[in-house]
Amino acid sequence: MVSLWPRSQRKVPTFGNEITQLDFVRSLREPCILSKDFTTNFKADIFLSDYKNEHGISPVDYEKFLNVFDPNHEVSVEQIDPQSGQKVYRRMSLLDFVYLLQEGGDSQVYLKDWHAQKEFSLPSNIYHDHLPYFMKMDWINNEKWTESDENPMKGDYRFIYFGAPGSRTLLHEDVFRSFSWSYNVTGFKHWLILPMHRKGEFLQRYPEVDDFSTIPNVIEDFELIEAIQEPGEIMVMPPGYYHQVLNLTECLSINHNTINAFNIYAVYEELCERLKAVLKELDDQRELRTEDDFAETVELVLNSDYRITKRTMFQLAQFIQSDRSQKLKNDQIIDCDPPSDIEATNFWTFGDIRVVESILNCQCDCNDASRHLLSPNPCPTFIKQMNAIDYFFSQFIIRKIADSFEQ
Ligand SMILES: O=C(O)CCC(=O)C(=O)O
Ligand SMILES: [Fe+2]
Ligand SMILES: [Zn+2]
Repeated sequence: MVSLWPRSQRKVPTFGNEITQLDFVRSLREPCILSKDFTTNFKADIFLSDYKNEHGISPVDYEKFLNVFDPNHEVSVEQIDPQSGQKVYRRMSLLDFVYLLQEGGDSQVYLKDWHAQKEFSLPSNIYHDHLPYFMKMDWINNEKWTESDENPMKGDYRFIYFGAPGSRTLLHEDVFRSFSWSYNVTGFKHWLILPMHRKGEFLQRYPEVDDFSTIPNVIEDFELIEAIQEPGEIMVMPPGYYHQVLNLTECLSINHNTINAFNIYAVYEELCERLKAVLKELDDQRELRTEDDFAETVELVLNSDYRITKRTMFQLAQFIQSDRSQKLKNDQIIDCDPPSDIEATNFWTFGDIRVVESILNCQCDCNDASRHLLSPNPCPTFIKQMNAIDYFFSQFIIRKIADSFEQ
């Protein structure tokens, strides 16, 4: 199992059960891996063979996989066209996709960004119920509107990735300053990650490059970080990090993109930047169109570029505010104003830990007190506190956007 990509001595840290929530949150400014400790209750078995293969792991049992889903279900599959060597996408049934995996060969088939969770309503006990609470704090994928047409994001951001050995995802940052996490059901993935403090310089020097491995000495010159992610591990990728992934063996994984109180302000700030850029680009059209028509065009462009606009974000924040205020109904907390220092303590942008510490300062006396955020079922006091945090942050975003509409 040798990687075709260059290797780095700088490793993504792996955390086991012993990590406290405070250390976890502090570490979240950089990518990290949650070890198998966190996924022992996941029902990976419904996809996997009973035997171990030559790599010492249980591979996907194709029959079980096709049983969980539907052999005739159509999906879009990425592969390398043998003639041109180019990436192409083909619609095919899951059964035909599995045939291609079994066949092997060089086409590096990769089923990516597949909304299996939505298309098949995967039972929540497969993985969702067992996720650390941090991952359940998800304004897009864990709400009553997630599966409905009302979803302001126009859909969920829960995916399955299933790829042949050698299949890959080239250099990118994830959508709308979400943080993404990737639970590896089986296989080994080689991740290469650009440290945040080298991002500006890298983009300036290599604006068009989509693969680190094409740049000589890139590991040393840009201090790249790496991970060989093993079965059962969860990679947590904070907003804005550039990364690429190579499947060293056949790999099946579950991936989510998330917005919550931790990153909402970073999502908003980036949205303002992108909006500015779009307005500049479309400036010569302003005179040629009516005000409404122009606004609509801006909305469309921003939506296809960033996948979230002020309108969608406003709506999302309103949904959260109303949901959390119902949940907090009789608690005084909803009479408070948002903490005035939110802006100055934006976690992802400025890395100030004070807000996070106050989030974690739960007034309960349960046994889990130092691990609430990593526990799948924290105490009700903590859940209430997190609802209050969501409430504050959603209210804050609503005000910000409302003010900007008035200007
Ligand atoms: O596993 C892959 O191919 C890509 C995963 C990824 O980019 C992510 O989870 O953010
Ligand atoms: Fe990604
Ligand atoms: Zn507690």
